[in-house]
Amino acid sequence: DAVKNTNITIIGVPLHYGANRKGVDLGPDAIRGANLHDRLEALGYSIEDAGDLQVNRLLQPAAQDEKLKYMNEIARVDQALCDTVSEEMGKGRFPLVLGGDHSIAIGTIKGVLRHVKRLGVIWFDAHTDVNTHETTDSGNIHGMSLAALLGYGHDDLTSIGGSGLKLLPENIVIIGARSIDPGERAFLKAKGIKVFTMHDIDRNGMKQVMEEALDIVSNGTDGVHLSLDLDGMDPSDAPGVSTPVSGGLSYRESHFAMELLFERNLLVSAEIVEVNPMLDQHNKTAVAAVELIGSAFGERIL
Ligand code: HAR
Ligand code: MN
Ligand code: MN
Ligand code: MN
Repeated sequence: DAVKNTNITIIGVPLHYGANRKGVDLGPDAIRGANLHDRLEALGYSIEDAGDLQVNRLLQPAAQDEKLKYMNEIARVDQALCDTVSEEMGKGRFPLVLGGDHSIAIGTIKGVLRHVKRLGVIWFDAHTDVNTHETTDSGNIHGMSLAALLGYGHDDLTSIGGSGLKLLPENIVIIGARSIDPGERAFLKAKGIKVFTMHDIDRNGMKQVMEEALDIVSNGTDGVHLSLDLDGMDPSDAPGVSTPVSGGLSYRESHFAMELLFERNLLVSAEIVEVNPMLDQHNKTAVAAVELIGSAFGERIL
């Protein structure tokens, strides 16, 4: 048993504009510094690091749309990320993207969709990221990425990667949610997206939740993407995130979820987002991220 593809390309995206908070842009180096490369190599994978995509330093954020903050630069970076991910997959490699805030999921997943038309997605997150510019309070695009991938929101976000690339609501599961805005709640219900909230995990346990989740994302799809937002974990285990929410997944629950994911041999791509070293304690959150990726790629206790 292994993740199908043993050739992994690491792609860093030092972007913080989607969170509108400095620090998340340091995520890629913090994650690399937590030994990602060696840890995956020790599991038998062959690793290439493509380095970081270029993100422009915007010194004057004044002229921004308050409901779509920094959209132009985010869309530009996401388009570049889409092209890079798609190119790596074209070479038969597994893209492992290091964020950066969660707005990078638009670029990652659009690139994967060029190769895997029917894609399942595991969205591990305290939030559900299905706002649009019409429902958002914050105007922060990291809270809109999943909606954009479903085809909802501003054209400059939904059109990234070319038209016709979309996720289907029935192929997505969200795990760990505990902070959902009113407009998001209505959207999730209307589209029938399966959300495993913290309440569901408390009630049924991670084993049952993951079995159900993996059945959903593998049903009628040709591969599964893991979008790992570290704020899904409890802030006691992952304090270095831009938008912490209490009552999250424990260290073991998170690992167990990744172990069960590995056993099903479904992954074609993955990303780690929202690690913010400026808010972290001794790189704990980046270390947790690398450990979770280790479990998702086959690391075992014994
Ligand atoms: N729902 C809130 C908003 O749209 C908070 C979103 C926070 N998002 C992330 N990614 N950190 O999950 O502003
Ligand atoms: Mn090496
Ligand atoms: Mn998120
Ligand atoms: Mn989140």
